Amino acid sequence: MTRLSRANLPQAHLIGASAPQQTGIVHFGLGNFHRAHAAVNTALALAAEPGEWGILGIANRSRRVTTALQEQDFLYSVVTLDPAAEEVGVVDVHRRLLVAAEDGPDILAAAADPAHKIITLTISETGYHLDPRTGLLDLAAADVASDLASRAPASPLGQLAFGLMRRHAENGAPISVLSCDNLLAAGHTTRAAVTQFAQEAEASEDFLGWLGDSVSFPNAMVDRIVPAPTDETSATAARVLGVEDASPVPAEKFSQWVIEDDFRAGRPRWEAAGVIFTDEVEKYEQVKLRLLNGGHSLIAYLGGLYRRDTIPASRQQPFIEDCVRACLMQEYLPSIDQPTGFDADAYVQQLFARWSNTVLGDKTARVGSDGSTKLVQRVPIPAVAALDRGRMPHQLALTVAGWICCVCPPAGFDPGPVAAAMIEPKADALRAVAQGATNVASHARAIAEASLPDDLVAHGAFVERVADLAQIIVTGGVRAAAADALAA
Ligand code: CS2
Repeated sequence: MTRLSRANLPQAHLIGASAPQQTGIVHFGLGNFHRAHAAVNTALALAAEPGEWGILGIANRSRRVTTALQEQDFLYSVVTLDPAAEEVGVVDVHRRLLVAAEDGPDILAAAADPAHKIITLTISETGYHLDPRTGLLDLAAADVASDLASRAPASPLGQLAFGLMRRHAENGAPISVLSCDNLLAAGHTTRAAVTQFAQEAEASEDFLGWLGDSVSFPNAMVDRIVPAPTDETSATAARVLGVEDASPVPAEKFSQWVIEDDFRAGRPRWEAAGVIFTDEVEKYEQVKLRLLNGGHSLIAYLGGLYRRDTIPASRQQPFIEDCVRACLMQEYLPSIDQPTGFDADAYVQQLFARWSNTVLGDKTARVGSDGSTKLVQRVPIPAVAALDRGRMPHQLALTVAGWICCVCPPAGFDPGPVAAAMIEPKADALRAVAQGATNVASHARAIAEASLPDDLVAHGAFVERVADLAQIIVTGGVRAAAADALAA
């Protein structure tokens, strides 16, 4: 079958408009989420208002996606998988592609180029290298240490910090850095990480002043469930488009982006794509990070231990649904400062519908991966809030216990194949902290204490509840632990 290219671009399937040659946006993290979210919104915005908003995309490590896209003139399809309808649209907004691990000099030059007005990031929670216990930059993280030592950064965060330093030195043109990751106070958090990185790199006071005045870091909440592509994604794209796409992205229909309108050098007319600009972004972040992402984590760890391969298959287990509902309504919701007009019942109902999407087939292992960095964005603040009110958040403790049993199981416990497929970048470090443990409870305690922020660990009763639930998972199974958490 012919390969997708500009010569055979199926115009009827184009999403929004094609970008111009000029790139106004530099994007770090060319993963599936960016390609189905910010890229789509930018194409739609360009259809409403043309502008120089082509995207220079940077993949983290591998040339797999960049090569596939270059071979098809930067085009790719988004396969929207909704139980009611299937749609395939082609995105045409990327104009140049680089790889962080290999193209450092070009990336620093791109960050400094005054034609670039926005730097967007989807580098995942792990890409910010935040210490889960303090929230500060983890100077011991290998990428951070080596970027600082070499001053030739090969990781996105280092390239962002050094790139801004170069911009300041060369022209000082204002710019905005927009984090599109699932972080608490994403803009503030990114600013703090970049500032700390620059200070560690001995940036001048002059630079730090410029960073404060001329670089904005708008807060933002992003939402669209985007699983990993499968052979079926490619087959669907080929069937609908009549050409072969080597790098399609599957996604649910739902998409939301809420941004603080604080841009120093202009922005695409994203509101034309349905993006919400508001001063209440942090409230939307809380809603999304706790209800969707927090609920997702609990589904993934219970579902993983119950050997359910997909999110819909996990969520359909009545005991899992009961735990998740209790977690959302009794433990997450009371901690949320809700946006004006927010309808919590409708939101939760919609979440369960999104999690039930069997045609999307989102994998349990995808959501369960990277738990060490994801959970700290989701669990601690609501847990501490409940504990401070004198209430034990049993489902939040179960989330942590489930994570430990999936990704760093106690000796002699086999969590099964779904849990084994979860990727945990800190697995070695977790095993090391639990090395001296003599039983399940001390194993779980050691990991919880090393992985959660100090203010939560200070609530010893929470850590004990995590240890206790891990013990029940190991001896009685995940259903027994769920029953215990629900009965408490
Ligand atoms: C998921 C998210 O990976 C996870 O833990 O909760 O990737 C989720 O699918 C997205 O944030 C949806 O917007």
